[in-house]
Amino acid sequence: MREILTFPDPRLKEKSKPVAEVTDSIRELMDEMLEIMYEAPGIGLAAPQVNIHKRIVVIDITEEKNSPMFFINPEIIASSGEEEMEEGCLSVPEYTAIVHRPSEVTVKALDKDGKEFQLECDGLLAVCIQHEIDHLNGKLFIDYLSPLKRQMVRKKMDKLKKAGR
Ligand code: GNR
Ligand code: NI
Repeated sequence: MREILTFPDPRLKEKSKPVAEVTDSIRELMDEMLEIMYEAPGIGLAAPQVNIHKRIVVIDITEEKNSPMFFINPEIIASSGEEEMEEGCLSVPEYTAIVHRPSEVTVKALDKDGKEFQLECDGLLAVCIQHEIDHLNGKLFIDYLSPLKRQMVRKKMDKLKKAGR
C-alpha cells in the first residue's frame, strides 16, 4: 500500500465504498495514510490513491505538518462561490492545472472516533477536500480539463514511466 497509484491506472476510476464502522484497523489505516502523505509530500490523500477503495481522506494543509485532519465518509452538504486554483495531484505527478470549483463548502463526515461533525471551509482547505472527495468518486482533477489536454497528460505520464520515475 506504500505505492501511490498514478494516472491512467484504471483503479483510480473506481468508486470507493462507505466505511460501515470506524474500527482500530480504520484508525491504523489513516495513520499510515498520513505518513505516506507527509512523505510524498502532499497536503491530502484519499484511500483509493493507495488502492484502498474506502471513503477515507486525510488532509494537512499546514507547512509544519502538525495539524492532520481525518474525514470518514465525507460529504459536501453545502457549497457557494467560485474560485480558481492551480491544483496538483500525487496521482498525476509533475503536472498542475487551473481548476474552477466552489470557493466555500460545508463538509459532513465522521471523525476518528466515528462521531459525526460538520466543517465549513474555504481557501486551500475547501479546494483540497473537494479534490479528495472527487478521488472517492473515481474522479481526478484532470477530468475537468479538455480531452486534448488530458491526452497530453497521458503522454507525459507515459514518458515519466518509461524514464522509470
Ligand atoms: O498535495 C496536493 N496538493 C494540492 C494542491 C492543490 C490542490 C489540491 C491538492 S491535493 C494534492 C495531494 C493529492 O493528490 N491528494 O489527492
Ligand atoms: Ni489527488
